[in-house]
Amino acid sequence: MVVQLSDIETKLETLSQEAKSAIASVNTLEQLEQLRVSYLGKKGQLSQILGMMGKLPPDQRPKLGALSNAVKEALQTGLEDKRTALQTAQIQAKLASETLDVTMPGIFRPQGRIHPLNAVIDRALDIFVGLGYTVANGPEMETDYYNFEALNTPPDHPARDMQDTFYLPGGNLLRTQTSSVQIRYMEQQKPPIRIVSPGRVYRRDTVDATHAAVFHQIELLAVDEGLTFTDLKGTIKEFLRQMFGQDLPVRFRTSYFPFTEPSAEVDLQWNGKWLEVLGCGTVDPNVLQGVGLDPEKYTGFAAGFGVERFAMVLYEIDDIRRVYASDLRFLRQF
Ligand code: 2U9
Repeated sequence: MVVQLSDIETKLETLSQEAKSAIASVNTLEQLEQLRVSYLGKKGQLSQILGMMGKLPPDQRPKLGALSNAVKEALQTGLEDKRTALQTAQIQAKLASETLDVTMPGIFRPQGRIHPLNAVIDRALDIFVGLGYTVANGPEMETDYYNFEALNTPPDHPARDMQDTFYLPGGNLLRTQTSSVQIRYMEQQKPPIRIVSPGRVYRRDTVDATHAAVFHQIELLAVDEGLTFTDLKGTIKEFLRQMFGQDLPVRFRTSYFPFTEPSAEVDLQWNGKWLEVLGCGTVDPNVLQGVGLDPEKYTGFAAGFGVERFAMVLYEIDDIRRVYASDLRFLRQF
């Protein structure tokens, strides 16, 4: 078959025109690469046209060679320019999407606060942990044994009238003090013991500005050989010094609790007035004996205080009911 030089020239011209508009219309580097392969690849359209060169008379071949080189170079330049343009556009788009406008107003996220009761608990526990105590927790539903009997408070003891209790069906009760946790701990661990038990306690009190039926206590217990009332006094004074941030006058007044003997109530001079802040004492030997510890070998001291009372004193809260009202106008002050 005879091939005319003019036919091939026309094909090259058409290829060149088509390629130009195809290159102009692609939008991605992937499409551009497909075009390159389709026009300039080994089996591409330009190779196919050049394949016809062999069928031309030899004297016409140089002319076609020159023309096809020109077309090839024009295509290469067109592809290269388009590649640069697409890459530049890609970088510009990336930069635009990643621009950070530092003058934009910030997004307001309301901040939570620590509830005053938790603030008191956290602070007190920090102090006791600093003094070598371990935090111990236990159940809020208790048996009569752990809440009363093991704490030297037998069924006919007047203290059971003093602390009106929420009894549950089935004979259990809601603990009236966290001392039950300390009994459970002593059953499991040998002395030396130094524990502090924070937690919710329940009493059938009439609710008023200073009493709630549910409130929080922190109790501490130390049991070891040779502990004395002086150790208790030192511990309490140091705790109060750290809790109130200053050395305030402290006085110990004789008192009575079924689980401690001797017992004392502790007052603190605060804003010119004596305030009762906690109760304490030497653990009654009967309590130690009840958990299998020899009272001739070991002695212990204990103390307890109400978290709400501390919060009211430290944060000048006038009514305990505010602490539970979930009123944000109140809570935002802390
Ligand atoms: C064991 C033995 C003894 C804990 C103690 C108090 C004194 C005390 C009250 C203060 C105000 C409770 O929140 S309140 O109503 N507590 O006065 N608590 S001694 O004595 C213990 C604890 C555990 C084994």
